[in-house]
Parts: sequence; C-alpha cells; structure tokens
Amino acid sequence: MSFAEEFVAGLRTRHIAPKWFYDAEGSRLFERICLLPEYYPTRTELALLDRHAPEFAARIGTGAEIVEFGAGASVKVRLLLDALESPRRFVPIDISGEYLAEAAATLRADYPGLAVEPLAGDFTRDLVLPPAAGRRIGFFPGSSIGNFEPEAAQALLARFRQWLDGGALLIGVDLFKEPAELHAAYNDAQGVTAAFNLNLLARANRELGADIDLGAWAHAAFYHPPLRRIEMHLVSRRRQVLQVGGERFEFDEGDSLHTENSYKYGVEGFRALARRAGFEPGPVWTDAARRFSLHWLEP
Ligand code: AVI
Repeated sequence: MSFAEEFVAGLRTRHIAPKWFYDAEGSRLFERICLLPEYYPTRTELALLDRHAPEFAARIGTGAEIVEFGAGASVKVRLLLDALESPRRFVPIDISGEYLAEAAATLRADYPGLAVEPLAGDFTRDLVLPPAAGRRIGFFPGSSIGNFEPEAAQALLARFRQWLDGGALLIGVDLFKEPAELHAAYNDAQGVTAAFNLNLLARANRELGADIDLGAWAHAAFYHPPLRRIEMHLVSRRRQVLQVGGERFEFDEGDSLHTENSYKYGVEGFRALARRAGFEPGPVWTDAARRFSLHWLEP
C-alpha cells in the first residue's frame, strides 16, 4: 500500500506503521536523533562496531557482499567496510529512495573499488534482490528490529535468512534498561524526536495535500513495562476534524494516533526469537553497561 492509502487507513484505525516516518525530511531528522546526547543506541552501537571490527571482518571473510536493511545514511557500515578485505559489493536497501541515492553517491566517492548498488524499496514487502556477488552477509543495525511486533520481527528475520542464501546476519538489538533512561532517549530536550514524530503529519500535508495544524498535536513517548516497549503517539490537543483523501476524521482532545513501538530485548530473549526464525545464534557483543547488543546469527 502507498503512503496515501496507509495514512488514511491509519486515521481510521488510529495506528500508522513507523516506516512512514522516513521520507527525506524524516530520514534527516532521524540522523539528528542519532547524534542526541540522550539517544544512547547509536553511539553505543558505533563503539561496539569500532571495537570489534577486526573480529567481524574475520567472520565475514574476503570478497563478501554486504546487504544492509534500512541503510539510511550508511554511516555504521563504514566501520565494517573499513575493516573488510576486498568487499565485493554493498547493497543498501531503504524505503527513502531520494535519501538512499545521496548516501550511495557519497559512499562511491569514498570507496572507489566497491560496487555500491542501492535498492529503494520496502523490505517488509516483496523485494527482489540481485543474485549474490560473493558470500552475502546481512547487516541490520540500530535495533530497527525493535520497531516490529515480536511475531512480525520473527517473520522478518526468517525472510532475511532466505534472502541471505546461506550467509550470516549481523544485527543490532537494544536491551532492557532503567525506564528513566529509555524515557529520556525518546523525549529529548531539544525536541528532535517530537519533530520526527510530527513529521508524519507534515508529510501528509506535503504529499497528500492535507491541511493538518501541527500545533494541534503533541508528541508523547513512554515506556510500557509489561510489553517491554517504548510507545510513541501523536496526541490531539483539541477537538478537531481532519479532511484527508476525501474522508473526514474526528479527533477529540486527548485522542491519539499510535505511530511507533520500539521493543527492548534481553540477550537470551532475542536469541530465542532468532532461533524461532531459523537462525543459529552465534556470539553476542555488548557494552560494559549492557545498553546495546550486536548478534551474529548463522543461517
Ligand atoms: C529506527 N528505530 C530503531 C528508532 C528507535 O529507537 O526505535 C526510531 C526512533 N524513534 C524515536 N527515536 C528513534
């Protein structure tokens, strides 16, 4: 389904999938989130990638192909590429085609010997990958797996396993921690996460000709301990009517649109999920404070 179809359906069900955050503006806002002092996942994962790059390179081997799911600005993969011996090809996949093309051009300039073949598309749907050029290794950093319901996460991992065609997957997974630390990461002082959440409505204004008053919506994010997830919502500040796609949607003060879940895992819980998806979990790397984990999953 297109953004237009899913946005209108989402206004009906009051639930919109987080993948729609990522137009070019949303991707830029997400890159800013990654630099925020409160948003620990990015810097923690980067430090892990940096510290263990030689070990990952040894596992990946010579002349491999790296496929990154949800590549964004392709910053993290550089730590892998720098450590690899003669990587043959890099296939970044992202839903934001415009953003992907920019990132691919920068990578080509920085890695002249590497074939960079971006694939714009939605990896949760049917996507046709080119035949593998060398041993294919999947890379899924950033704990994007946490943005899927556990059953959908399992199905997605099973799909990756098929696409990898006998290759392994290196995946980043955010871990349980103090609710206060989680809360701060999704309620930053500069309001970048709020702008990222509200960009969904701004996108509807830009692309669907909607006339939504962004000032009439508030960002809300909180940790839900029983479900072990952060929930993000857009909350209506007043009674209002939205007209989108020829339909009328009424919102009362306090009504919310659920825009994202971000599940947090324990190391063993995630390994069990990977096993259910058909992977054989291998080594796990975590930082000293056990904020974040990287998992090597064998097919
Ligand atoms: C991309 N994803 C893993 C981020 C997360 O933490 O769930 C998206 C995000 N939402 C708010 N801040 C960051």
